[in-house]
Amino acid sequence: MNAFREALQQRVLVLDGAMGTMLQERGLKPGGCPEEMNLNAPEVVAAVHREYVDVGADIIVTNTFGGSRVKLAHYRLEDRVAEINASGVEIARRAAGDGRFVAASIGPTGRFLEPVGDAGFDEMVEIFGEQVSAFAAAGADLVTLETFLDIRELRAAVIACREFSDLPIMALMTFDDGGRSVLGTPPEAAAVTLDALGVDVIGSNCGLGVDGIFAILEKMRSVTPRPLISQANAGLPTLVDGRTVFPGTPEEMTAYHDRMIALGVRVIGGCCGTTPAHIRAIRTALDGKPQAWTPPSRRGYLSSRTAAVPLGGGAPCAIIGERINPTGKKLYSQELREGKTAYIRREAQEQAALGASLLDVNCGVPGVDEPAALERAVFAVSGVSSLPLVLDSSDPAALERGLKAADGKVLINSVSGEEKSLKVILPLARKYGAAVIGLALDEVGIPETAEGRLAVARRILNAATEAGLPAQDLVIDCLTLTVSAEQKRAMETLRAVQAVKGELGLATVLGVSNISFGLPCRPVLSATFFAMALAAGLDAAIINPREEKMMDAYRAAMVLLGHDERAEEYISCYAAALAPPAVPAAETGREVGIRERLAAAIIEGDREGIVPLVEAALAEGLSPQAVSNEGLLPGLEEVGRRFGRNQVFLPQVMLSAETMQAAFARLKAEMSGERAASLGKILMATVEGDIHDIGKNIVCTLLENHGFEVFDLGKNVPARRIIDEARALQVDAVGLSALMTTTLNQMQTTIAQLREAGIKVFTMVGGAVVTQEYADSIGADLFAADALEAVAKVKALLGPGQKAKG
Ligand code: B12
Repeated sequence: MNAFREALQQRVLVLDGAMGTMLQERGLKPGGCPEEMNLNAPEVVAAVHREYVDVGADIIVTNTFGGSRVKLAHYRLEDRVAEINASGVEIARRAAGDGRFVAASIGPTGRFLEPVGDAGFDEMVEIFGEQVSAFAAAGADLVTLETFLDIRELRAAVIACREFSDLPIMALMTFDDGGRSVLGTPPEAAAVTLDALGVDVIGSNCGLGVDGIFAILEKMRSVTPRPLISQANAGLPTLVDGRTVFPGTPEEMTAYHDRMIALGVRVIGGCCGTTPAHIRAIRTALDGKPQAWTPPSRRGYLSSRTAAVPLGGGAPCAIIGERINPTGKKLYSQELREGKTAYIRREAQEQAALGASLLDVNCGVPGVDEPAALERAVFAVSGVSSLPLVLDSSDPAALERGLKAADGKVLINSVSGEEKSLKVILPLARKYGAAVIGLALDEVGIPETAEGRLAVARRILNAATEAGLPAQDLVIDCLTLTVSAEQKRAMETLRAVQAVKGELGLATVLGVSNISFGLPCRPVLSATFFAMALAAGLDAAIINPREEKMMDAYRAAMVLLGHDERAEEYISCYAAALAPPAVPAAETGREVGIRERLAAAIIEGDREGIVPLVEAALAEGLSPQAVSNEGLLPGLEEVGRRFGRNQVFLPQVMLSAETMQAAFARLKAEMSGERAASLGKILMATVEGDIHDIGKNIVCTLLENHGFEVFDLGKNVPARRIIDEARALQVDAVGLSALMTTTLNQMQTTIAQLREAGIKVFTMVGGAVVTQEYADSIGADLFAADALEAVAKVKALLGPGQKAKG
């Protein structure tokens, strides 16, 4: 194995610090070309390298960041690319000595790619290729692509590294404090794209301090198992007396080391403002720390410039919008012939709005230059939508043009089990970092049985593995055949979906609507088949998101399969319009008081926001009781009213209930200081069959805070258990809560059984449906309508000066 790749597995490598600022301090004139110093002041460059070697860096980065033809042209040095880059490697190699790695640096060209700028993709690959060829010839150990802002330019740079060398690659992007690159790419999308291109190390440099870079790397880790690299600035720059100063101390650079090692950061270095002192601190802090790391398992993703979308591996089924396809669409066919993109752009936006998560793009019309059309379509869709693309063509030349034009990791539609298809398409997917749909058919045709299709899928998998594609990047199309032609075929397709998933562990896709061809009322049949396929585990479906029945089936299935948590999507689609806003007053521009905000937070189920809000209310001087009675409880009552009117639904009520519990946990902490000596022992429970416990919990808290010893048995508690515990704990009183007419009778049962067992305790009852009359009718000693009344009444019975029941 390559020595650098092996070292990555064994330990965390220390990379060096800033170069540019060091050269400026050593004579580089403002406006001068740093890379030219490789030729006319090599000893100065070498001295900087040696300083980093002396403090323990494992990786020395060459002085070639701006060594591209484009950058060197600013200094009229464009003819000396090979020389400048080769000498950069040689200087670093000599300074590094044995046992250290020389990473040859490449930075962005500063030019923009088409369609935004005028640089072509192939041209960009060639520009970077010149540098890479020089690095390889001069004996670099790896290439590091740093400070990239445009993911597409970085794609070109990675492809150049692979085409012109077999050196390991580190690929780093720069993000701002909003968590995106200047051109809008979030860390997850960058990591998915770079991972698919097969780079060795992914990460971030510049732009942020160590805390910011760590947050970026955490996001990258959520989508890639690759080793990560951190190259933070020494804090965020400030201007002092007109000079840029990086305030981060050497020690601050090491603050995240433990978390970074756990995250799988395998290379740690520094960017702007870091000096040998910072690198020494990093080295010292790392030495002696355990550095073993096992990469997490890989999951399937696709990406665009601005988003990453999971595919397969248990993620919700991805909807692939099928409408950008000229089959049967006159208008689109016409536009393709005229080189226009209005239809494409409109359909991309509409399908995204209707719930598509990926967009299929097909430009195959007779008489149209398909490669040029697909490139145009990719640019058009990428300009208006953040959805990753599915490039749909049987022409490899068109696919390659589309792959070059794409910003992220696309899905190729498709390869088949035929030898000639596998030979052409899989290398394209590998080269351009794409996933691929594998059609379960081969030279002989579509196998009739699920077993036959599974066998083809297995062959495609083997070929993909050989071509270097991870299994997660292969999605098998088990092929939907029309049920009107042969009825058995529908179930055979579904069996194939299950077999491909179960036996090969691969993701699956179907073009769903084909099932109903030739029958009336097609949407009903298609939607039903879709729901069945989703239950069989389908991972992606090529459908028309405008087809309402299909989307209805999808949304319902997402709830039933547990992908739509709390049915939020479902509710927001079918019922959101019914619910009034949580704080109607907010819209009128009137200032909203803290009580209303508390109520609104409960209505909205704002679990994250409620505790700070409770604290704000307490800070405003509200007592814990006022927070509860004047803020939280009115909110929950409103939830109940909306629930009763079918304006909100059970998942939302549960969220409100959890928010209430979080608020109360905070209030409980507030009140605990008021605790006094025990006035008596009270057992509390919500009766069997009833899981409402918010009210009961409030009663418990207040009783505790008024000096009673409370034993809370929780909710849904059978009478038998209440009797046993009451006896064992020798309590003075038993309190029962019930919120439903259907569980009221459990109170009667429990009280009767307490009597039968001869346990002499006060009994008290409460809960929204309980009344004084009902309490009297079942022989309860005490009823209270709310917690405060409960405390007052209990105190009157059990408090100081009162004697227990006996
Ligand atoms: C929150 C809530 C839920 C939450 C409960 C979460 C939890 N951890 O408690 C969840 C979402 C889980 C839920 C589920 C259900 N709920 Co519900 N739920 C509510 C809701 C909106 C609020 C209840 C509440 O917490 N109120 C606030 C508290 C503080 O008030 P409280 O409980 O009355 O308590 C005070 C006093 O009564 C008294 N007190 C209470 N206990 C005791 C005990 C003693 C000893 C004393 C002295 C005093 C006392 O002091 C308390 C503090 O001041 C009510 C609607 C409403 N407005 O009541 C519906 C409601 C109670 N739920 C209802 C229903 C139907 C259900 C479900 C069956 C829904 C379903 N279809 O699945 C399930 C029930 C499952 C089950 N087996 O129990 C109905 C009951 C109707 C009926 N038949 O009586 C209601 C009335 C809604 C409605 N309008 O239809 N629900």
